[in-house]
Amino acid sequence: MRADVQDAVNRVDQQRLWRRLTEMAGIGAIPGGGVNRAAFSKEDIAARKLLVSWARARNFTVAVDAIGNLFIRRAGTDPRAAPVMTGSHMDSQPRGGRFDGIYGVLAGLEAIEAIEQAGVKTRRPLELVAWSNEEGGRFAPCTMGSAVYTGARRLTEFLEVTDNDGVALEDALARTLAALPAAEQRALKAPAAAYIEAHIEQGPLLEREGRTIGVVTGIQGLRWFNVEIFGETAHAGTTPLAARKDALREAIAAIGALHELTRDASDTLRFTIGRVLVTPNSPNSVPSHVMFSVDVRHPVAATIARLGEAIEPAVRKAVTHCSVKVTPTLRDDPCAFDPAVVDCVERAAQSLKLAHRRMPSGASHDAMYLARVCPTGMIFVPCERGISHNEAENARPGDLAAGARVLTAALLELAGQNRDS
Ligand code: HGY
Ligand code: MN
Ligand code: MN
Repeated sequence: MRADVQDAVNRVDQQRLWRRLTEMAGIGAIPGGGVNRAAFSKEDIAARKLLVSWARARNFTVAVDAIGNLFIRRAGTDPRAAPVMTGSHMDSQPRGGRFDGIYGVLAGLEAIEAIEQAGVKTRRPLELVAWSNEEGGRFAPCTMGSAVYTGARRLTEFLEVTDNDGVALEDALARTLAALPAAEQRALKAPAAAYIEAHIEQGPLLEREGRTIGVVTGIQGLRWFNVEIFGETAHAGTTPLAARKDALREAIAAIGALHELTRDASDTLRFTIGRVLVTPNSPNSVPSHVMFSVDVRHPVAATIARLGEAIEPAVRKAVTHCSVKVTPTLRDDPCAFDPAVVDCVERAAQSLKLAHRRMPSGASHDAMYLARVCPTGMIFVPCERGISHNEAENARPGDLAAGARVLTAALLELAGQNRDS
């Protein structure tokens, strides 16, 4: 490894990274050691302000785009060159962990800061991005910020999406943008030369095999839907069952049919109904409306495509006394990362003598969308027993720092040191 790259890698500070992760974990902290930091919430705003304060302390510049993606830039020698990007997300699940997303943001800051401290000049600018609303827990669907940034989705599609309290995304986003310290405006679809995201694995493989680094090869495909069942509310005591249009009873039948549809002896397919909203939600009124979410995933393109097409027919067949509306909200085919970036990550892990392996990602990430517009890759580090989207999510400081060191070396290779290009 070149001396200047080694110098930057050596300046990755495990204590500084752990200290920042701990400080961020205090924003939206919940019992059990987790966080609840919903997109565009006051906790999200607080996390954005804290990140910007660390960036400004290093004289990095700060920009924001129309959906609130936050760009922190370290200048390169060629200001016109498209940046090499890294990043992840700061929003969390309602009962999220202290590492999902935020680790990739802070590992990216750590890498860029170590490069700055080493004084390594790069031709391309380096940019850290905190993507808006990756989780989709408050405003569905997930990976909204990166989807809009890359042009895969239009911001106008999402402005009227509401959370469980009826707050529109447009209003929450406006408050978030207004609260941000003065940041320059960044156009959507701004060019990127490459993107690498560091993330906890959110699975048990690395820990089970005693490896420190996952060289991620791609992400499985996924489809999200909102299914609505429309019935009639009625008196629980006087209305005969035969005369009811019971939206919840029919939703349960539809959910049973979907579980049949997604039965998989190999346990490769992933099927989740995570949200069910019932109206009027009263013990003695027959439910008149149910909305439930569908999240289905599979690594094989033809399989996830077939499943995506089968959801609505299966629901309609199961529902007999109510009307149905099925709204697709996310359609992501499996993505394979750029071989050159995968190789670059693998070389960095090898040169740092870290036990590593190539592996796919079961979880989706913003890298899913960046892969459509620039050479993209990911770096995984182990998390305890593979637990994630749970307060008990945990990771070891040494593994987190190792991931940041691999990221530092890989970014420098992709950004091109001055002498190389
Ligand atoms: O749902 C996912 O895979 C990601 O954690 N948002
Ligand atoms: Mn994540
Ligand atoms: Mn997540």
